[in-house]
Amino acid sequence: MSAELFREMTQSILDGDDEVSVELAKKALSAGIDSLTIITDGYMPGVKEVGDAFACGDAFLPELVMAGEAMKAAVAVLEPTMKASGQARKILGKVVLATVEGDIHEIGKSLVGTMLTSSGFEVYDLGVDVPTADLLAKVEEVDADILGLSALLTTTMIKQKEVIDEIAKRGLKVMVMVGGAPVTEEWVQRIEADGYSEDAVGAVEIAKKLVGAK
Ligand code: B12
Repeated sequence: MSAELFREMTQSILDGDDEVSVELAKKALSAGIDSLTIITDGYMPGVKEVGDAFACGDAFLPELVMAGEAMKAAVAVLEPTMKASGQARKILGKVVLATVEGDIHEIGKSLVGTMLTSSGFEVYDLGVDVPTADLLAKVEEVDADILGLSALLTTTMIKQKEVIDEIAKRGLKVMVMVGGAPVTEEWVQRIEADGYSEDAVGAVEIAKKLVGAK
């Protein structure tokens, strides 16, 4: 039953149909399927397919926008249950999170924020297209343990390096973890980030390791 539901979810992203994606998210929740599984097995294949089609010229910006909206709407239905499943406990650490300047991709970054919050971190999500100066001001203001930087474009990944360089210059004691579709292990080593994960579940593991290491 879930395989069929997941296929319909993938299709709703390909169709850019937010009404259908939302209905399916509600249906899956009432069938007792876990939110993260719904996102990973239901919607992500659709987002990947639209992204790949866009990359080779088989889809255009309106399709990308509509797929993004359908994904965002479905995640909005699923997020409250993800947050609710996190139990009240000692704060594991403070995380300032944002998508770097010049980049407006927010879905993955927000998912990482939700997972961190539900795992016991105090998250300050500054949103998208955030200038380096604003990021570092927040880090200092809240005395953050970790700064999470999302970048979805090869042209904006360089901002992750800019932020890390600026942290070193100012001598700030904050760990930096990076992510986003184009980010690779090689890039992470090159910019000397403290941690990286390719998904939101891994982001929580890395964050836990980093606060342990601090
Ligand atoms: C939806 C989408 C959009 C939407 C975004 C809507 C929104 N509100 O966020 C819109 C339409 C606005 C958009 C715009 C553009 N996009 Co776009 N977009 C996508 C798409 C299809 C999906 C992204 C997404 O939401 N994925 C779902 C989430 C859940 O996954 P995720 O973001 O990867 O996040 C996960 C991990 O990466 C990781 N993660 C993410 N952040 C972080 C942070 C940390 C700290 C950690 C540890 C982990 C982590 O965990 C997340 C959860 O598992 C991708 C294709 C793709 N395959 O990624 C293209 C894609 C990213 N876009 C692309 C492009 C080119 C653009 C535009 C330049 C198009 C244009 N010509 O205008 C603009 C750029 C606008 C800008 N300045 O930012 C290219 C980038 C190519 C490149 N290599 O640079 C892609 C790859 C499509 C492609 N194959 O060509 N886009």
